[in-house]
Amino acid sequence: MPGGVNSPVRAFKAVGGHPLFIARARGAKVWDADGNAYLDYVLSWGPMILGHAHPQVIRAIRAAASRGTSYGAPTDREIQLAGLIQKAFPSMELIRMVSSGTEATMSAIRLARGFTGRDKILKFDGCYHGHADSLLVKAGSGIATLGVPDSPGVPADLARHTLTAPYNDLAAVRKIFEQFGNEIAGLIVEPVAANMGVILPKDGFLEGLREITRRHDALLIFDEVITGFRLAFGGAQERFGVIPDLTCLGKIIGGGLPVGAYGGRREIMERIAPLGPVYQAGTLSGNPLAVTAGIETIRLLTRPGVYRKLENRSKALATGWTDAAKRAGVAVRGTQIASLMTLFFTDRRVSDYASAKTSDTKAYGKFFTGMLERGIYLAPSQFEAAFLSTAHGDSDIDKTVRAAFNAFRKM
Ligand code: KE4
Repeated sequence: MPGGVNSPVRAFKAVGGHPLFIARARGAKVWDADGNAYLDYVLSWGPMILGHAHPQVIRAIRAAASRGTSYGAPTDREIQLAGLIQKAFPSMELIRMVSSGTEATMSAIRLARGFTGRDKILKFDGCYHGHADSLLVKAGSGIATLGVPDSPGVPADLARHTLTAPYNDLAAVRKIFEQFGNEIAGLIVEPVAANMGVILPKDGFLEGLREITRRHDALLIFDEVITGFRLAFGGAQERFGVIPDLTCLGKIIGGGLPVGAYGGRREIMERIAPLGPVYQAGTLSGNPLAVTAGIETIRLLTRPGVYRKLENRSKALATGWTDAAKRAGVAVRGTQIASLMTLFFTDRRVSDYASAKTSDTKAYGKFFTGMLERGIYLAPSQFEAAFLSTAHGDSDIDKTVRAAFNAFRKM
């Protein structure tokens, strides 16, 4: 396997050393192949919001597996999951399930192009929407980590249809729409950026994108693969009150098994085959096991107080480790919203990719290693997010803040 991994960011290239091979996981913890336990803030990059191996989710998957693993035919459970998603995201009037976030965003931009008859899309520097060709332009996440501005293998002829602007820069978006307005099929954005580290939208940014896209008849596409069911039950569109034309989901809606989804206004989604001419398909789309895990996960997220508790613990961690850095004399900028957070090793305010890149990635590597030695497993890259789960308790937060202070002091 290239680099010994099945996804680049897992290779620890940005932080040095060898990646952990994980043997098992439960609750807020993972155990590596040597039996060492770690408090996990990667949580499979977001899906495990209930912690690992939640008993109710595992029980449901076991029962589903005994009825077979894949039929390649519609099932009532897919309708159940679609109904749960729609309850959380009313803007998703019709929903199509796929098997990854990449498939969701790739299909959403094809649909935007098919619906509008236009070719261009606009994305933001440092935002990552999966690895579909059109979206691997100035991407975040692993690309930011690997310092590869644009991936080889993406034809220039295709990349030129992808326009980019700095995140949080409405003036730049306005200018691009003035120049290319009637050629732009859609604008895709992470409503809270989490692939250049976690960066919040400035006040009015999302509302501005809604207004500009509407004015130019371009579709507004929210990539809520990370923020969906994490920022709130109804994701960023519930939290910020800005409603996109299309939404892409993934991660949490599969409860740790492969599920992605895209959906939105009926008149747009009705263009998708077999109803309409825009083609998209998938052997394992709506897989019964994966859909079962998603249903159990979302049902458990409807319990009262889940998001408030998650937010309170996340705030405690974010303030705790930022204070610890100050006490130890290490310059960091902490961001946090709901159960998403990042420590940027810079003294600059971070509001876009350019400012995120002022972070000292070597310092982040030292912090990462210091935390790993103290039994805390963070994302092996400055340009990712730390995630919390409902399985992380107050004592876990205290332990993490203490470990951070000692790691900072050592630095
Ligand atoms: P997947 O194809 O990896 O399921 O989803 C792609 C994707 C789409 N949109 C957003 C906002 C995403 O964050 C992602 C995937 N996130 C990365 C890390 N931030 C997944 C980890 C990895 O690539 O190994």
